[in-house]
Amino acid sequence: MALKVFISGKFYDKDDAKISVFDHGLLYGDGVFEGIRSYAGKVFRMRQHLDRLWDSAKAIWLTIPMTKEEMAAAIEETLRLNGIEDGYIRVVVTRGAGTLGLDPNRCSDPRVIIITDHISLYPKELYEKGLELITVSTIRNHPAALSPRIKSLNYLNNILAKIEGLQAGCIEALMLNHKGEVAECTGDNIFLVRRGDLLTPPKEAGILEGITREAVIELAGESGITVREIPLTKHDVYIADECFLTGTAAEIVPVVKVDSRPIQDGTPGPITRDLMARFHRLTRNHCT
Ligand code: PXG
Repeated sequence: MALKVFISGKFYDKDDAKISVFDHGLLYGDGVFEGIRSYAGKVFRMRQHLDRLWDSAKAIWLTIPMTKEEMAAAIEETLRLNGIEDGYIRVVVTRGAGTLGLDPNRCSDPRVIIITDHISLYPKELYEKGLELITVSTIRNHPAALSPRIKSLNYLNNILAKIEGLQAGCIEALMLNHKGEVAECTGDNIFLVRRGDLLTPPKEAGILEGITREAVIELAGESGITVREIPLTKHDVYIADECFLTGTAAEIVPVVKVDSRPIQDGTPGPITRDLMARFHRLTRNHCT
């Protein structure tokens, strides 16, 4: 059975799921998106993802032509139609088809696209051995130019960083902000452990406020671990006791080397491993 894709109220077979070449989502990256997971048929943190989608849309003056309740129902229906229990959901809202030229007022009809598929996970080995990062020269977008808090369809900033990382043999890349502080990776937030505390850059560092990041902060709080959202430098990363990344696709993945420097003994640390186990329970036990 062909995968069904939701486009603005109707379901289409994958090969027939098409939008206009005049859509400003394509022409200018004018739109917003979300990447969401479902575990055992239940969408993880649906409300938070929808809130972030609506915030992103508001930031770019885009009105999503449905309510959050309707969107939640459409997501559930897309999962159900495709028989996907453990999967990945991509929600995209574009400005819609318009004329050539930037003016969004010439686009009348924002498109809402929901794609679900089975998730392609990072290799299991990465979670046991940890991954290696490299700091790339592409800095995160200046927040006054295009706020990294907006999950927009214009991901070139992250893609350029990703290419730099891949060329250096790293599947994730560490991005600094315009002040030289640690911001985040291309599709993941970063955490450090230092003397038992959890450290992560604050939203003012110019990051996407990850939903996995938020869940990890909550889990750490429940374990009595102090979480400090403070500006961090590369130096803080190099001297960290532990380091890990968080994201919808990656969940929690240990980092064992940054810029060729091993983090401590170069193996995933105990707090990282404990949080990984607790995150696994949180997602697989259906309590969102
Ligand atoms: N920073 C950036 C720049 C991201 O794009 C995260 C952090 C982590 O946020 P969440 O809310 O996922 O914990 C992201 C999320 C994809 C894909 O298809 C990318 C993300 C999420 C899901 C899928 O590349 N990025």
